[in-house]
Amino acid sequence: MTGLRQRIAARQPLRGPFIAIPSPMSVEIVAGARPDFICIDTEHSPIGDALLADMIRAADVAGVPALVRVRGKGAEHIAAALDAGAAGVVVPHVSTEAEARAAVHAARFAPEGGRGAGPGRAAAYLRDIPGAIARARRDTVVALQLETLEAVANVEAILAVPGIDLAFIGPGDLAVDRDARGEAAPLSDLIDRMVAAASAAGVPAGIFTATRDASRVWLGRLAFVIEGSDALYLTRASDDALAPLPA
Ligand code: 3PY
Repeated sequence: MTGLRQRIAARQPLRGPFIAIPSPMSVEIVAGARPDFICIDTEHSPIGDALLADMIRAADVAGVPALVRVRGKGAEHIAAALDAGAAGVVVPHVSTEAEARAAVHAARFAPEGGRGAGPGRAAAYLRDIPGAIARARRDTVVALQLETLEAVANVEAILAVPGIDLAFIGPGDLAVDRDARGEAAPLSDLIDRMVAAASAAGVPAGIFTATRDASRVWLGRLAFVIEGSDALYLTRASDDALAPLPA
């Protein structure tokens, strides 16, 4: 079967949520709806390494690829997620070419990078290190999240770095940065600039959306959206379920 990385490269329309609730049960429930992938969010949720491995296990049982948004740009976060068996990483707040190079280096084995060759769960607990390395070279998704004005300014240089599978745009953080710095350009112009740069660089682009309608619009333009999260689903469903009963 064609894997997630190959589907991203082929620009097949892909849609999946963040998983923010720190539990394998949440992964099981959401995976049952058959998203194209899930993205476990360790940047903004209290998900430690041991729990992360259990959540990836739950995704594996369901046959749904699990990306991990790592909690920071550090190589140790990227290695921990990949060694736990993640299909790939979404690296937040990449704003410079040097940060892009460092993220790719951490996520890829030589010769493209310098990832350490002792993957635990990903290598069947050291029983199949050569196989794990071959699979990782073929299948590991490296997505960089572009979500600052600095990233917009540097987008061409960032996306010229070899080994990037996906330029993932974070409109929420970008809006915060834009407002904080008094940037005059509308958010949509900043996003358009990144989309155009990704297209020129031949790098697939994706974006975060909060609603189905937004995903429908964006999937007419890009081939990858992370839409909402399990926490958002539960919030909406709770508000709906517990709304006052009609008289
Ligand atoms: C953003 O929109 O900035 C995000 O990080 C989505 O979670």
